[in-house]
Amino acid sequence: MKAHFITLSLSCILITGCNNSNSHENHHKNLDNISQKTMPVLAQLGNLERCNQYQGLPANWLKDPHSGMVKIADGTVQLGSELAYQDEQNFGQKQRQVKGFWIDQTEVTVAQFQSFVDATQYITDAEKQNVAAVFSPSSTNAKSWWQLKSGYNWHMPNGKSGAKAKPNEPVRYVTLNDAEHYAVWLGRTIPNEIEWEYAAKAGQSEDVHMHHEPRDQQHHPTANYWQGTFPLKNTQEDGFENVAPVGCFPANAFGLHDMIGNVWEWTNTPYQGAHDLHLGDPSKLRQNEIKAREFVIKGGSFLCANEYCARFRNSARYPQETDLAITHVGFRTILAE
Ligand SMILES: [Ca+2]
Ligand SMILES: [Ca+2]
Repeated sequence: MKAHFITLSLSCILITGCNNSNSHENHHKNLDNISQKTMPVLAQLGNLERCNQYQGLPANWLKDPHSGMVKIADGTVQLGSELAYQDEQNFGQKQRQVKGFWIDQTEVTVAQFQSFVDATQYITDAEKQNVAAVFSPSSTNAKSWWQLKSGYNWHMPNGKSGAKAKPNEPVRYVTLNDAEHYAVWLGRTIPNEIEWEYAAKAGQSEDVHMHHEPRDQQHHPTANYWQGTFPLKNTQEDGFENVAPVGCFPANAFGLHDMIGNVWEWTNTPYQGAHDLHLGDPSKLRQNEIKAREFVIKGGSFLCANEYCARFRNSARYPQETDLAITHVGFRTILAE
């Protein structure tokens, strides 16, 4: 269709010549129309009412390869932070060049993952292994909040007897392997850490302090994270004790929702301690024993609390075992231009 339009427009110019300004205007209008037609229609999200109404499948799902995606132009990102955890420090180039790409407007939803499973009969690692890491704080031991349990997976994130996953929630209890299978099915990939951080920072270059909570000028939370004393008191000031539907909070400057909080998001970058080789003392900033199969997750989750794990920032990162499905990790996909 696009080629057809362009051919027609070019023919028009050749026949009428280039001295007709109306022809020029029409030509540009046609190109604008083509451009608008090829941009995916995105869900209108950003507040509680809209996210609750969202069904979890973007417009033209499985018809348009860019369905639900936002186009990000070429640019640069100031990687990491000098004000936060040590492993966020950047000892390499401050500014990283990033080639443009398309990226999901939201975390991948349960409805999207359901369509993948319906089409492929894919069985996730948590279902095969029948074990996952489940957030289960103990009232008797304040330092114990993870347990390996059976019966928890992407469609049963609350266990066998709990509520089923809602279509508009982010899918979770997925390993990196599961996420990559989903991405490949759509002809997409999982972002690397620099791509993810570029999309999350969305042009912001100033560093934020590690205890800088995502709040607006009225001090209202602008992401789903943990308010209160972790792990036993969750005041739910942001409206959510648990995971939230995608897109309940305002988008960032690139139009992306929940880059901060809700669920951590997989990257395809192996976790190796601080960014890059550096000039400081490696033993202080690199882990002595790096597990072979830990990859970087980004953005924090609904379990990040200020006084315990202040990882509700764009530069925040954490190592995650790639074959372990867990309560608070999901993902989003990207597609090269
Ligand atoms: Ca919350
Ligand atoms: Ca997120």
